[in-house]
Amino acid sequence: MILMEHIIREGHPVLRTRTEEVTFPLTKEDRKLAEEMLQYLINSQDEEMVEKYNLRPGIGLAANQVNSLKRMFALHLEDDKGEQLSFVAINPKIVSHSVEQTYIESGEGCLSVDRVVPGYVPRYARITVKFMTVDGKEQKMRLKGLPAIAFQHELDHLNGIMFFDRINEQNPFAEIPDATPFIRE
Ligand code: SB7
Ligand code: NI
Repeated sequence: MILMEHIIREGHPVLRTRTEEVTFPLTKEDRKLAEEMLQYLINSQDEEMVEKYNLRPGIGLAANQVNSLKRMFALHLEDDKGEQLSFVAINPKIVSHSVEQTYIESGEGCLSVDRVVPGYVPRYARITVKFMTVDGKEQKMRLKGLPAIAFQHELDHLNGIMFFDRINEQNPFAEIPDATPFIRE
């Protein structure tokens, strides 16, 4: 079971390393990692589990955040229609994206970052993505809103990029061109 003590924090080089493509069929270890990452997110959104294990809630988790260089991440969140999105994306990519950008008005956070980093993180408003599922099937989907933002946050992790790398250094709250803010909660 993945716990907070297993989550790699900023400063560790694994968070700055590009992860490696996963080959199919998955090994038993790959499959276990995928399951455990998704289970962490599910647990982290369950009040009782949060209390019992002191988990920090998360909607996404990338493999290098748990010290693995496998190119996979888990997402567990609701879309803007209240539909539950819950999957592990293996060898994910963005195949196309909107010109329009977005950003979370209150900024982004990260399980690997134990501080608040204020500022807007520019993201594509809409993306079309492709990835492999745990069962070796190719999946294509369109995402917008929080799922699109979270997918980009996780894909960045797999490329060694942290959310604060994308914050304007001179003015963290500088207006983002062609962007409509996403307001959380
Ligand atoms: C805000 C939070 C996340 C994504 C996008 C906006 C996920 C936070 C958890 N993670 O650190 C996952 O990498
Ligand atoms: Ni993160």
